[in-house]
Amino acid sequence: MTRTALRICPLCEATCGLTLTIEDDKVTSARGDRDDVFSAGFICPKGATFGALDADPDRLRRPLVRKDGRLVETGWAEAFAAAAAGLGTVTAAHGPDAVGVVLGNPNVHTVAGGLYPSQLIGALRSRNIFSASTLDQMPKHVSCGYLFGDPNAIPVPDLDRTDYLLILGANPLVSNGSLATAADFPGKLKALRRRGGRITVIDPKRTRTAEAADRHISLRPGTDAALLFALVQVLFAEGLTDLGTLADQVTGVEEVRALAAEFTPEAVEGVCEVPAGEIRALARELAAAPSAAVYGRLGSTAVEFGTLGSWLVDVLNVLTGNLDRPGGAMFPLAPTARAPRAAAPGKGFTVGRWYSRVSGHPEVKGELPAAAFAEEIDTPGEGRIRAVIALAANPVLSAPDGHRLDRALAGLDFMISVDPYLNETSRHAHVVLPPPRPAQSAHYDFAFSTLAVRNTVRYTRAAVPLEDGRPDEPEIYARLVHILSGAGAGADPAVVDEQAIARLLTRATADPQSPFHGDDPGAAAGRLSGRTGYERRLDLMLRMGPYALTLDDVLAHPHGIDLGPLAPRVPEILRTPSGRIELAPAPIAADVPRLLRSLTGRAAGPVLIGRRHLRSNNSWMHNVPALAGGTNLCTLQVHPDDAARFGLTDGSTALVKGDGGEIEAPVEVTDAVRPGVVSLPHGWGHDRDGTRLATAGLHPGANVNQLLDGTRLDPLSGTAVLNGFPVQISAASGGR
Ligand SMILES: Nc1nc2c(c(=O)[nH]1)N[C@H]1C(S)=C(S)[C@@H](COP(=O)(O)OP(=O)(O)OC[C@H]3O[C@@H](n4cnc5c(=O)[nH]c(N)nc54)[C@H](O)[C@@H]3O)O[C@H]1N2
Ligand SMILES: Nc1nc2c(c(=O)[nH]1)N[C@H]1C(S)=C(S)[C@@H](COP(=O)(O)OP(=O)(O)OC[C@H]3O[C@@H](n4cnc5c(=O)[nH]c(N)nc54)[C@H](O)[C@@H]3O)O[C@H]1N2
Ligand code: SF4
Ligand SMILES: [Mo]
Repeated sequence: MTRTALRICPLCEATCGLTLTIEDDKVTSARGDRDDVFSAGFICPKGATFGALDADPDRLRRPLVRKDGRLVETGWAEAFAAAAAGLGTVTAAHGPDAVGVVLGNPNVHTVAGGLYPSQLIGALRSRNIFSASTLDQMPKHVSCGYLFGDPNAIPVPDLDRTDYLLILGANPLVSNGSLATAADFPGKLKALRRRGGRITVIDPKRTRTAEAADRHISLRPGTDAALLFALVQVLFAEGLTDLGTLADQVTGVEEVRALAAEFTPEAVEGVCEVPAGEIRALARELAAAPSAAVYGRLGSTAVEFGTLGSWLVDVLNVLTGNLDRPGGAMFPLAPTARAPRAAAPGKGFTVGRWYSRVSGHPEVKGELPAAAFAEEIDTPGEGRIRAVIALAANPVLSAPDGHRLDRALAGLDFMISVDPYLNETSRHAHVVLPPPRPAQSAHYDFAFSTLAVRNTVRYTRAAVPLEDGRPDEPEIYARLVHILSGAGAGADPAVVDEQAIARLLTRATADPQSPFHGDDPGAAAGRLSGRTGYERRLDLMLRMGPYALTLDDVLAHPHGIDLGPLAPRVPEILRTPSGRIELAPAPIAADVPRLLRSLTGRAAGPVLIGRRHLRSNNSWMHNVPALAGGTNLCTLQVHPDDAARFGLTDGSTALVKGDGGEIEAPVEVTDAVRPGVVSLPHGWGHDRDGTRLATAGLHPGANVNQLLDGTRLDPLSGTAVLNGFPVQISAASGGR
């Protein structure tokens, strides 16, 4: 029987609504849902291959448990019992800090990842928590934490209304947008220019996004913070600052003026390799635009001065009066966010409640740097990590020094992976718990609703029912919560949801500003609807949220409900101790001298940057034949001048050396990268034994992160420097 079902795409941050065609239980096609209130029919090649990804024959269908050194398929009860026994042994002997948790990117794309990790970490009480955030956007959390008092208050460019978009280190025509959830980013950029707006892209590579812009400024990687500071300096020097309606809401403007004073365009042009005149012109253009948004992504965060750069992005938005106004950089209001209430001072943001054992890195948002994960496992001594719970994470490929991490994981006493694949990381697990395929999973965007360029609400139930006795991913996570809290593998997973509901309602019923004030928590819980625990939680969060929606409202609108364009939220959103935007936070000011020093002490030699491919996603989509091949290859892109200098030709093999090791990669000569810069994508290196990735193994590629040893970090956020690190390049001796 053929039928259709709606499913929000979980494969990138654009969150497109898909219409799946399903024959029996098989997804035979995926199209963009034209009626979707957010994506209006947009789809990309990854979404279009949803069916192939869903049906990947290498996807694990049953749990695996290690027996006599080998991973064998078992039943679910046995797998959970093995998980409980293994974790119990380690925590009984060494305490909770001996268990490390690593959370990967798909947690922001799943219901399970949206709801259970905080309960899981709360039950475990380990300080050794790691995630992909410190390979990605942590600098933005830190800068927003200091500026606005809430690390999750991240402004997004108001794409549909802005007159001027300044993009740094983002390639949304390929990534489809990040920290700015917008389905059909390419279409929105086209529309921007069609209505007379302008786009400037700052990127060391002439990317597809740069090609679609009015202006491309190619800079030396890692120097964005210096360039942005120069823009700030020009605004002050030329009297171009105008905070508009924010004027009374901001502290620290004069301190920022003083911090910027030395960063004149002339002072930074050498290190940025951008002429001073071009920097000055850009500052004037930004100030003159009727509305403008400055937007930075991975090329501005996973870099040496990631937090400074992320801060300066919003300093510019503030100084030009563009923060929190239509057409500028605005704060989304998610349907499950706390309903707005009267503005009041907050606790503010701090880091360093604890420090990592080996290198003494401060905790940031409850996490330690992913770059320090390996050393926390393999460095002997009290407090060493002896067991790991990997939730949707493949750090062997995504974090610095994969070989070291690979060896470290192999030496663990115990490891659990919740992962659909037996890959470079999960191959080390003693228990692998695979979530069901995406067609069998419900979808709600807890994370991306807080980053969307338009407020909407959408929820899709599983398109294909689960087999009897097969847990969904929320149940897998909930059972892990029970195991860690001591309730045991067999405890009713629904209790985990009811505990979360009770906790929320106890607080809400006592809160005079809550719609549940004065209610009885038990009675209120009894009124919630939903077929499952996570649906009941969603129902409660929607009811408590700013739009006072219910799950039933959302279910009645299968293509979603449009909640309108973004609206101003200052000062209500602020949680700083002053109750204002604190433009010159002391920890950030303290890092400025390091940036100043970088203007003079620059090392010569090539640096490496990353790149993404439209038909790929980090490390885990190379196993779908329809997405593999073509231009989706792990090549080292080299400028023709550099190729000549290093003795490389198109198709030859280069040897690349970095702090953490060396790799070989085929050369692609292209003038899209600037001289002195080479580009290699991440997520490759599928050549390790014991994985089950037949297609990916045919074109394994090289793991770029082998070039890193984990010591290059943005100090304020603990984020690894993945863009703009020094490498040595030569022709590989084999001369292939
Ligand atoms: N050099 C370099 N390194 C980088 C980057 C870079 O640009 N350059 N980018 C960094 C960034 S931005 C990120 S976010 C990280 C990503 O780092 P990771 O999150 O570690 O890497 P992913 O490849 O996204 O791996 C996700 C894992 O989740 C599994 N998975 C997929 N779907 C699901 C699901 O629904 N449930 C569960 N439980 N598991 C699932 C996959 O099989 C895979 O094992 O990589 C970082 N590493
Ligand atoms: N197709 C596809 N989509 C994806 C992903 C994927 O792997 N494939 N991954 C998803 C994830 S996890 C994330 S975090 C997002 C990332 O989303 P984006 O940040 O938009 O994606 P990237 O391609 O990493 O873009 C980073 C850009 O920064 C540039 N760059 C490098 N160094 C510097 C620098 O020092 N300064 C400046 N100004 N630019 C620099 C690079 O040339 C590149 O164009 O994409 C998401 N979407
Ligand atoms: S753009 Fe992202 S969300 Fe949309 S179909 Fe492609 S992968 Fe899925
Ligand atoms: Mo990411």
